Amino acid sequence: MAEKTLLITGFDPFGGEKINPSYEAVKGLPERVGKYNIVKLCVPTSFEKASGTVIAKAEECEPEVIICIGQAGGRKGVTPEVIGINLRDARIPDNDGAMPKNVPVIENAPAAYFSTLPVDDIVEAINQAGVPSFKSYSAGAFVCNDLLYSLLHRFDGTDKKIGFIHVPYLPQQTGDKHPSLTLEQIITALTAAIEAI
Ligand code: PCA
Repeated sequence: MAEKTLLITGFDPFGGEKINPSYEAVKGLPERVGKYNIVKLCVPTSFEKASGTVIAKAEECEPEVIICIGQAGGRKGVTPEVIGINLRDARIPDNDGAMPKNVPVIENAPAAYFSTLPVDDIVEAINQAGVPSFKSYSAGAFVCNDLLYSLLHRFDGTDKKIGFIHVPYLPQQTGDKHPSLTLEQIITALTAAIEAI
C-alpha cells in the first residue's frame, strides 16, 4: 500500500509569549503515526505569511491530510475546530505588527468552510486517550482562523482532509492563572487525533 502523508503544522510564539505549545507538541510527535508519515512545519504567526507557507509545503509534499495546530490560551481542553470564517479581526498585532480589523481573508470568497476532518471522531478519540477534548465552533478571527479558512478555500473540491486543532497553554506559560495541559498530554491528544483519521 502506498505511503500516506500527513502534514502537521504549529505556530511560532506570539503575543509576547516565549513558547507556543502548538509547535512544541508537533516537534514531539514521532515520524510515523498510524498509517501516516508525518511531515512537520513551523508557521509564522503572520497574516501575510502563514497560509502561503503551508500551501507551498502542501504543494511540495502532497499530503492526504493537513492538520494545523495553534495555541488558544484559556481553553480547558484540546479543541478541533468545526469551521473557518472569511474574516480578519485581530485584537492584538501579529508577529509582523499587522492588526487587520473587520476585513475578509479573501475578497469575494464564501463566508465560511467546514473542516473536512472527522471532528466528532477526533474528539472521541482524544477523550478516550484520557485528555479533555471538545468541539469548537469558532477558531476566532486571528491568524489561526485565517490559515484554516485559506487552506479550506485553496483545496475546496479536492479529497484532502483539512482541519485545525487549538490547544491550551502549557503550565509554564500560565501557572494557576488559566487552565493548561502538559506537553505530554497535548502530544498524546494529537497522536490520538491522527489515529482517528
Ligand atoms: N494561535 C493564534 C495564532 C497563532 C497561535 O498559535 C490564533 O489562535 O489565532
